[in-house]
Amino acid sequence: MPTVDAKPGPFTFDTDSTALVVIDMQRDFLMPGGFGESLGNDVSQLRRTIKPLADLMAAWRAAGLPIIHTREGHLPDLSDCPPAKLNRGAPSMRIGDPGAFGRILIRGEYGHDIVDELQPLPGEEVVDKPGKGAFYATDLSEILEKSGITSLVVTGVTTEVCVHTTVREANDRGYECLVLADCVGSYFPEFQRVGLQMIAAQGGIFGWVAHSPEVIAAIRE
Ligand code: TIU
Repeated sequence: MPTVDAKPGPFTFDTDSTALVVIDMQRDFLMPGGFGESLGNDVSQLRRTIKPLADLMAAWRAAGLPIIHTREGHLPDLSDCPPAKLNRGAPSMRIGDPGAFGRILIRGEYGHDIVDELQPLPGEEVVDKPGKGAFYATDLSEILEKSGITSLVVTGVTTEVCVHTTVREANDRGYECLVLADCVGSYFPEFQRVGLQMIAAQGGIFGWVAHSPEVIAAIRE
């Protein structure tokens, strides 16, 4: 079984029961004019994850292992977007408003979809989620159980929001999670650093942290 040098200690995983999860690598978070920028964020902070993630996805596919993509977004009538979400953050544009890439974070719009470099292949699962966590109000649990998946290699954006929420949800459900520092991104360098420390602290309180080249090497062996 592949073993990766990680914090707080080595992470060993069975390739028969491990999926790569790619969280919310959507145009609305990564491109100027999208939701991320409407919240006042510098989207360039997230774009450094694209290249290492593309390399990891290529190696993961070459090894014949499963990839699950997620997208955060809502129905066109916003019936799945509670006021507590819609009204938060004082964005210059709200969820559902017209943006540079269609209505912001609305399913079916160009901006809601995944960036060109990381597009899912036919047959890969794409989980549409209305919340920050990938388990809330989705069929992710069923997808994982059906495939016998017990470990997750977690990537995507943003580190302290949707990645953290998903990893916490997963850990509570019994999944072992390895988060890849170079393949997750935050708009805030401080949150990136501390967000990763929070996962691995206290003996790995809800996961492990490593870097993608080590995972690529481990699955090629
Ligand atoms: N704003 C922010 O950091 N993140 C989100 O709104 N969603 C995700 O993290 N995907």
